[in-house]
Amino acid sequence: MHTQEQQSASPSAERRLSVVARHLEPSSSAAANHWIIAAPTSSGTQSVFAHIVRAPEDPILGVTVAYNKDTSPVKLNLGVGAYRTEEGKPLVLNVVRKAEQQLVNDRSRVKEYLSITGLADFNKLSAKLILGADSPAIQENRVTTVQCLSGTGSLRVGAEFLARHYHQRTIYIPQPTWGNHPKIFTLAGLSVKSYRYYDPATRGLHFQGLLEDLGSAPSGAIVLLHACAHNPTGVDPTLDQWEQIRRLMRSKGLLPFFDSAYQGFASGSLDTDAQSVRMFVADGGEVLVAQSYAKNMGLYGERVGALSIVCRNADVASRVESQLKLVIRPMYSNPPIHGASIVATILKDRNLYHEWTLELKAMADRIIRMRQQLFDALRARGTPGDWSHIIKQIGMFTFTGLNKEQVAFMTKEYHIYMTSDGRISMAGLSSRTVPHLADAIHAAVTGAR
Ligand code: PLA
Repeated sequence: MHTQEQQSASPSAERRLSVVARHLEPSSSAAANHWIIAAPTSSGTQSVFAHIVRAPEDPILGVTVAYNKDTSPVKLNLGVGAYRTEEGKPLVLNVVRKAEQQLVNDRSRVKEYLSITGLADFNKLSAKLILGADSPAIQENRVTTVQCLSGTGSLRVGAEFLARHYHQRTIYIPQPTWGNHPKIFTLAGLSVKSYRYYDPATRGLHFQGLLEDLGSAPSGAIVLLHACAHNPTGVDPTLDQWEQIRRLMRSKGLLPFFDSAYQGFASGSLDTDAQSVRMFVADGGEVLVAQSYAKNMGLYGERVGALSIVCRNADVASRVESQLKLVIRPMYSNPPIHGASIVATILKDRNLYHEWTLELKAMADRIIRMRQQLFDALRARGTPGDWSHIIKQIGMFTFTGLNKEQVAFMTKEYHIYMTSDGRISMAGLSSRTVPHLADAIHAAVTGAR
């Protein structure tokens, strides 16, 4: 492909040059005029895009689009997983404000391009955050970390790297999973299969199904694992179950690709929420992990994340990194500087780091309180059904078990917006809005109109 490009580059460049030269000529020859008029983009009434069909809205972000159009004063957006305060407002962490102030005050900071792999400090600190400060893999220099565009970008870069360089192109994703996973992996060139994860009957983990499906996956296949706070189900394996998954995967040579979008959000502790990943790294085997700072630092729109690939040894890691650069450079050249600088400022300062852990814990605790309040409110209304999964599930979401029709009813009659699979973002709830949601669920379940 390379040679082809090189061969065709020069004649086509010459063609472009000669066209430009014709336009610069003072004489307006008939031939040149004719060429301009006949250009398909500048003549005729029909758009060259006339055949384009309207695409559907995104199943998650489209919920916000619909919510924004609703003029009701009681409307409530529980679609996208974005943290809100008790007052229903987006939250910028205090520690983020402080870090930004430091950055602004530092006149020596410039806006030069970062390297292709991003901010070096940020990468080192991100690896430490997910793998643990005393991780032998880091000390042995066998981890390569590249700054990417939040969790999504990290998954995409990791997937494209695997599609180019890994011998197995099949990735197994949990059923169900975050709706963007299959799209990211397919577009990156991987072939997507699923493994059983959630059992609607028990509203818990389908552990047997998971072991069977991974057990019959072809050797070497890639397996996408949610590090914690599984989206959308809120159901995580226990540590003992993780250990069994690890053993099975290692015995079959399955390659773990962790998606860590909620570190600290599930339990309130950064270390507890990283245990699954650390377990797989501790056995010396290879691991990929995509990290996002969208939720745990509230940096959603800054698009800050990292991809780490833990390799067998330092030599492999450095060659892997050289290839990651070839994935990134033609995709977006290099990542943005601001968000990563905020994260690095917080992670490297003892006081700021400590303050962050407190703010993070406060967010996680508020979500847990919302679970209890919603559960209590449904009990108080005598809503039919067992709603204990609301308090058992973990992380940002409750997978309510409400069906598509019930969700549509709640949106139409109560102006409550959520994804059609019945997932609600607990982080979007507050003590003030819990009664409204409980009324809506009660009406949807009892068929009251
Ligand atoms: N992985 C998982 C499991 C996620 O839930 C999300 C975000 C991401 C990765 C990507 O996040 P990032 O690129 O912003 O870092 N899921 C959200 C938002 C919160 C979304 O759909 O984009 C959700 O509502 O499911």
